[in-house]
Amino acid sequence: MASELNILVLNNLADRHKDAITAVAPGTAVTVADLDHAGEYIAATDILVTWGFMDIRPLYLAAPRLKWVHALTAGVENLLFPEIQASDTILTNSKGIHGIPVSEHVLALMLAFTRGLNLLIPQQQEKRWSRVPTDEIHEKTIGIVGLGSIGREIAKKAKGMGMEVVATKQEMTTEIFVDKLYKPEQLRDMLGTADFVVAALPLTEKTNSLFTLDEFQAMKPTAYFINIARGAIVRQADLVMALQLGVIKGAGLDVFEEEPLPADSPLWTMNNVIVTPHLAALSPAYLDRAVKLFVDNLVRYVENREMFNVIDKAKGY
Ligand code: OXD
Repeated sequence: MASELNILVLNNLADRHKDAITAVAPGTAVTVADLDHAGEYIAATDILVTWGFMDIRPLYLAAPRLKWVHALTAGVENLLFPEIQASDTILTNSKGIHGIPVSEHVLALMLAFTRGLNLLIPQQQEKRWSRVPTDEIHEKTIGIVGLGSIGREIAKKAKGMGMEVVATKQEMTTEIFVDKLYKPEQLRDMLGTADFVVAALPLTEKTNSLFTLDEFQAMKPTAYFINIARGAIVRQADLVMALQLGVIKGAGLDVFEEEPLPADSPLWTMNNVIVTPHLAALSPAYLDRAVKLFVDNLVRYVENREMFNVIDKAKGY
């Protein structure tokens, strides 16, 4: 008997993941393929599970049965091509599973800078015993730009570390771990109060190039900028200039305008910059969490109930 629901996943899955998916409904079949071989299965596919950075447009155009595209990432910027925008294909993402690893990554970056690890690790490689300035994050102010599920988890951990927490947010909700909320249009006011500014926003038309030299100039010269969101939120040449001129003290960057970060980028060799290769969300728990979220949504899809994390294609998140 032909399967009733064909799910094509563009990532390796463990048997336990496949079992959890096929257990949702009788007649559900899961195929795992890489992007290069997915074309063989796409004509029969009803649901495509992909990564938000993959170029699935050619597959999409060859998928007459496709009803739903699910991103294993939070970011869906490569999935918002015109044909999907104009269609009624459901697009969902994995928002909500990133809070724990990303907030730990942000803490690691803040602590690395305050404890001087950015200077000490290169010294160790030279076997040089030399003290560097050290500081604490206790009672410092963290300014979180974008208070979604990741921003909230960062706020909670920062509060637990004795920090003052301020944040920008569209709606003025009650936030137990945030001392002061600012509207997005008050961003520069907030920037001036923070010792660490953390970008935790989705990339949309509105947030594209949100951080320019003006925003860095609104920050304290002693402040650090941390980006775990998307590189395009920042005008990178302005950030480089701000770091070179001492407009801000340093930056912890997990995302870049171009990834991998090109070898000739000055960011690689600045001692006030920590570069990580877009891995803030990754940990051994990632795929288990992502598949659980997908399975919960698949149950809703099969039962024709309202689904989680449906992307508003016009807003882009
Ligand atoms: C994501 C990411 O979008 O990790 O999920 O960057």
